[in-house]
Amino acid sequence: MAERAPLSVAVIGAGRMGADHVRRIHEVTSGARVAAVADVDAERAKSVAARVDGCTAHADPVAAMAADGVDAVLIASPGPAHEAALLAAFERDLPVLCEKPLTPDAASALRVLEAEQRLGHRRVQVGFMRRYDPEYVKLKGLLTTGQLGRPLMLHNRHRNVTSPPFFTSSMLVTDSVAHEADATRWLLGHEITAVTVLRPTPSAGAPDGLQDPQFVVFETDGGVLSDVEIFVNCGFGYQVQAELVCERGTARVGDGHALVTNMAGRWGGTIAQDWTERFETAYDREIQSWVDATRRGEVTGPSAWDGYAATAVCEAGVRALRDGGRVEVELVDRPALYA
Ligand code: ISE
Repeated sequence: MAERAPLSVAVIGAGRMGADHVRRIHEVTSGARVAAVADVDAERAKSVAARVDGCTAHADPVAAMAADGVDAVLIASPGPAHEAALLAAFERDLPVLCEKPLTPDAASALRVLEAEQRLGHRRVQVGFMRRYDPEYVKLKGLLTTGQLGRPLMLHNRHRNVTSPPFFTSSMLVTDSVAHEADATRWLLGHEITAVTVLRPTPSAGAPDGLQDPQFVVFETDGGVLSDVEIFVNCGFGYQVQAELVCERGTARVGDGHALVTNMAGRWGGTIAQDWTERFETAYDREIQSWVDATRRGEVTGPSAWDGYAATAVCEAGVRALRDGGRVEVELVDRPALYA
């Protein structure tokens, strides 16, 4: 019997994540190939495309989507470019994996939701990779068994070694805490209803003027408090941890205890230095699951609704950071397509 043709993917954005996804699809994922790469920087597109035989390079995302044989799109360009790329993919009715954030603000995310609803079927999976991390999956599995009882609190820590030079105080929320907004909604199955952001004295290790760290508190419609320490210039490593506190016990992930050494009078291990290392398995599983579902003609994983909800939470978070106090999250009613 003839083997099914691999999924031919156009990768939009050849920066850090885009280039990593090109490598992943080429070397790790089965049933897919990179057919085209686009980047506003044409030279960068060329150099990434050159790593894959037969892959074409483009400066225009639409040209990449229209390239010969393309039947799916992976968007890894900066957030402000996502809306146009998503709408272009919808025009061709192509399945899309869109890196987070879906779009930078709730109004544009709503336009994407409306456009997908006009198609009449789901086309988008949003790149919230924590949902594919084996530890997070175990945590959710345990919670679902009911053994721990009702969840009361979720404590999250999210630390980066350093922030990129363009990082602003709001981006700690929109770029980083966006993951905890999604993880909180997904783990608990609740919507986030309000956000408060507290501001400790910034670290001397943070660039001048950057409010780093921040302490964010989410309230959910199921009565849970989920807090996030976000510290993007901690200096020592990339750490993402989550501890659920429930009525009959607690459960925690992200301690990085996979390898503990005893040597020269000390015990310990190493700390990952960035998210491509810490979440490598999660990314591999996420992309494989997207490819498999797409080849079956299905759309699974975090939806455009999840992307919109996380963006709306972050928008409230940015207002809470700016104005202080507690800011309520405003969500439209969930459309039937995302029920
Ligand atoms: C980055 O954009 C990511 O998405 C990483 O997962 C996150 O940990 C980091 O803080 C963000 O800047």
